[in-house]
Amino acid sequence: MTRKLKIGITCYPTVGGSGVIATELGKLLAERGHEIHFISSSMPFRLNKVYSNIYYHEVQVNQYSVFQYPPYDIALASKMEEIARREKLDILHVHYAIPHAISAYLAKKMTGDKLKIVTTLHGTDITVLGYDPSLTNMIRFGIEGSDIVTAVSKSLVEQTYELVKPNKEIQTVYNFVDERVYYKRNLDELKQQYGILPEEKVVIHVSNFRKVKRVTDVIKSFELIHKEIPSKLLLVGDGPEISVVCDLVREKNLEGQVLLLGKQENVAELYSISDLMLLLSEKESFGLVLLEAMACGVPTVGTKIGGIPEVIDNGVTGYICELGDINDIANKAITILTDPDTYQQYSLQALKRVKENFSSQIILEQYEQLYYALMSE
Ligand code: GMT
Repeated sequence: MTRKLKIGITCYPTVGGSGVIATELGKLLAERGHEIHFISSSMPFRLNKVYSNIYYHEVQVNQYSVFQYPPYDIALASKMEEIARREKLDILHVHYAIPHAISAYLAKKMTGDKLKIVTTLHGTDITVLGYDPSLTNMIRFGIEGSDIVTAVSKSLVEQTYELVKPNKEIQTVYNFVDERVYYKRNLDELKQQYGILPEEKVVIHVSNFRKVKRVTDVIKSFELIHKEIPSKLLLVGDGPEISVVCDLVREKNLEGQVLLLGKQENVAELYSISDLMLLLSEKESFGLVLLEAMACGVPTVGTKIGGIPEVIDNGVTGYICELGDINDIANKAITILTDPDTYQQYSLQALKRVKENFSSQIILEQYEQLYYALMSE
């Protein structure tokens, strides 16, 4: 029997997709019998039940008045070293190069080099920070100091080589969904409660409303869709662009048709009442929300950006459009939404694609193989 591993996981616990993937991976690994130690600044938000082999270690930063900035990265490295030594960890799996891979590297040096580091790149650390020349060398150092580096799409691997130029192999391990959470439910009653009429189609967008998500393009596309098809738009999430989005909804007289739902926990229920997802970002290394929607049988339209074309099979599970091409986006959405037989095909293909390429078991096994390869070095 293969030895079960002791794995430390560090992520930004409350930040979108990367926090979700890190936490879900930890839970799946625990279910496989591995011992998991989350080391982060607060409790990962998806860690919502007790597991006998999952532990949480909080990183506390002292706020001495002599420090102008609290030294989080050092406090994290210290905690990693303490847990690695005390619990005899085999691996630290960190999500994000900055600062997590750097802190892990310090912890590894402190524990005597036996500890292995796996770093997963999720995007923002490369696509945003990689452009900041003052940090590029540090990101490269974090990548090269890791034993194994993965990225969540081929596009992110390419971008990392282009922007950061590390001398290190980076492997693609795609994101996944937990099929026990993301599946279609029959929720006609919920639809009624939202005042959605039976003949209306439901378009959904889920994000953190950062500028890169181009939520205003979602509104503009929906305006054209709505002219052709009775429909409602669900906007799920919150963030810096929310007031700009609200102003545009008002300006376009779409207040009755656009439902601003704010942050929501049970998005699978909202996908279950949706017919189409729009993700029109200008930066997106993967687009986890696309996968979540597809797992609930929802076809998707996304932009030809980053990892989105690796998730959507163009013309099969949805469509890929040029960034900002509102007319094409709306036309593609209308194509999907008008004919019920065609719609059924997109929906079935979306489910099939998730099952065959992004199922939790497939991706879990890929990570496990990487871990065991490290252990046998
Ligand atoms: O998209 C965000 O703003 C959040 C960010 C994060 O750190 O969670 O998302 C990144 O990681 C997700 C999980 O791998 C990917 O699905 C998102 O595409 C990626 N975001 C960007 O690249 C902008």
